[in-house]
Amino acid sequence: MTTNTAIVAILMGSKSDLELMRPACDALEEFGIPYDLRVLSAHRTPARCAEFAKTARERGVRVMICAAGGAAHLAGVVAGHTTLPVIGVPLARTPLAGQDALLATVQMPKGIPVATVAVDGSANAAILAAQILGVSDAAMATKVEEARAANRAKVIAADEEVSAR
Ligand code: RP5
Repeated sequence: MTTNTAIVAILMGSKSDLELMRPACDALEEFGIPYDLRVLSAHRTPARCAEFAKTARERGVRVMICAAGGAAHLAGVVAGHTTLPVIGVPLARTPLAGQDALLATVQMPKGIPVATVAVDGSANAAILAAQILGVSDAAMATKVEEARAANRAKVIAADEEVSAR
């Protein structure tokens, strides 16, 4: 998906990552956040990936979410090409169960940060993007607070159900 109004961009290293990124898409849609969804590889399409990252801000993108599972350099490479906030999603796609992707994504050198979420934690990447947007968008901050309240209510209901046994 590509929209003219996207304020969040989701980048994946491969189409094979798509299922693991669906929770991020679902969460952005729940928040009503328009987003781009792209397959851009740091290794296989490096020039295209760099061009997307370099021009994202002028196209109106405010937060980038980058997911990769094997030799997971995508978030770091994108972060090197933009000063927009970059959220990295390490994916469990190799026999190392995501540990390699986690380290490759999180261990960035000083000066080029990537905010890394849990392995396969794409929903949290979208929620964090909403929180970042909420810094300057009061309506978005309210939506995030409402989502938190709904989450809280579910846990309280679970507690009441379990403790009543
Ligand atoms: C990474 O390698 C991709 O992001 C994906 O997680 C993994 C495997 O990609 P494919 O070989 O399935 O295209 O770069």
